[in-house]
Amino acid sequence: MAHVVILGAGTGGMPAAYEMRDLLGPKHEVTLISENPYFQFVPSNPWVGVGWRQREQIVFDIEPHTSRKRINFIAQRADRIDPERNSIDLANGSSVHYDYLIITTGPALAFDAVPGSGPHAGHQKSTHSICTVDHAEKAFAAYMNLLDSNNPDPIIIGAMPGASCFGPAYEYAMIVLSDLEKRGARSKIKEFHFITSEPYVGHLGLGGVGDSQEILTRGLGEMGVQVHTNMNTTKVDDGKMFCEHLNEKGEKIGVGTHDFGFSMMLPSFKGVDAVAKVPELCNPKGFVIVDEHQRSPKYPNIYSAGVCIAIPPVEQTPVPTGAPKTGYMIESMVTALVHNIQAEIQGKAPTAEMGTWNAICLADMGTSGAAFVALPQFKPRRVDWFGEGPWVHWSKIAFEKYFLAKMKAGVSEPFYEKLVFQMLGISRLKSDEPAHLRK
Ligand code: FAD
Ligand code: DCQ
Repeated sequence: MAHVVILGAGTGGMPAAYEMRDLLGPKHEVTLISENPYFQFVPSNPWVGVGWRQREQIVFDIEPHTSRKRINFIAQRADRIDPERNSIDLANGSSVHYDYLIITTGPALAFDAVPGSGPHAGHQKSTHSICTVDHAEKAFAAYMNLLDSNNPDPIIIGAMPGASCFGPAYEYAMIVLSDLEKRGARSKIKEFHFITSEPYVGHLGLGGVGDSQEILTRGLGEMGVQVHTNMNTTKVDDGKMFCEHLNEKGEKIGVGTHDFGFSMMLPSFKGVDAVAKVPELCNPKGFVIVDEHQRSPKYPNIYSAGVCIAIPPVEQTPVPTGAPKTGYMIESMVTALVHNIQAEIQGKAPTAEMGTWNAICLADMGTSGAAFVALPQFKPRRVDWFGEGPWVHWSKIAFEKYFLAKMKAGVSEPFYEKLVFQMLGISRLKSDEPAHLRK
């Protein structure tokens, strides 16, 4: 009997537990461990940050759903992984032994990289985050507080140096603008700034996708947003942001302070402590090093998927940026690794599958939205497309309901989903791609 433990029940970990359970016979055991007892649909957190969603609509308790699928669930934080003894120490003092470990712990938010930043920095006006549902609720309260004032200070939305997940920064800027218009409060906000570490608007950590630069520049411009690119934010104080402006060579060409009444800055990510501390498992930022089969070269019974893995940046930028890891890409990693673990348990080589890492994303912009498809993530791309329209807004709402329903039902990729994506020429596994596309 083999015991497969999945650490982290997020966008990657929940489907990983369900797929692993489906692939393994009843004599094997599957355990999911996560810090919180609930699942949150992370892509909806920007909506929580403007009050368009309540917590209960995007969060549910995990245990009833996993227990129906005969998956053990433990709601505890992991504090230490001992890869020599194959065990994990949990915050409540207990420990769990594994034969195979799947790490899907997502990001730790590196607020410490920019002193004074983040929702727990301690000053009255600090930069907020919409990365977790808790943070998004706090951001919403601060945003409401700003609107209560008669003469509100500027709004700043954007992304910190080293950030990789730029989509939600644009999404949040656009939905705040859309929310201000709905409330008849747009004219109250005299200054609205977008401050980003990207070298140009729409870079997205991907070197741009299709017409992303033109479309997003136009979108922000039409809404009266003042845009600042190549910005290296160095410090945040009470209602003040300190930034260095770099040129394309990475030389400092200006230093400035921006006042704000409300700010949301996407932080850079790093690996969570318990994972980052494991000797030789991770790169210096604490992201798990994996091979093309999602397996650790150092510890062959450890696999990993999602935001917590190490991937190189698509290109060097004057202010450092990273490459984003999006939902479909994460699920392609998960589907590949569960097949590899199944193969190994069956006594075969754990090199059965590779994920396609296709980057597909729906970003909401309030009433309209933007979608991109980058196949594959790294250039040169076979498909490099960025589009916009109200259909994206509605598709994202539909996708939210669909994904939450799948996670409650205990299914990762229903056959019709696979079919629809296949018709679009998109698949999770390399082995499902037409032969000429496989490397
Ligand atoms: P997560 O979903 O963050 O899951 C990690 C889990 O591990 C969490 O439950 C966490 O509590 C748990 N954990 C961490 N450390 C421990 C520990 N020590 N012990 C136990 N448990 C632990 N991608 C898209 O494709 N489309 C989008 O629209 C989109 N929107 C996004 C919006 C936001 C605000 C953000 C931040 C990201 C978005 N992404 C989007 C990117 C990506 O899809 C998400 O970040 C996704 O949730 C990442 O999945 P994950 O499984 O790697 O990590
Ligand atoms: O898992 C996903 C996810 O959540 C993390 C998203 O966030 C909302 C996504 O946008 C996935 C898989 C996606 C992508 C969903 C794309 C569905 C529509 C496909 C149409 C392709 C455009 C032509």
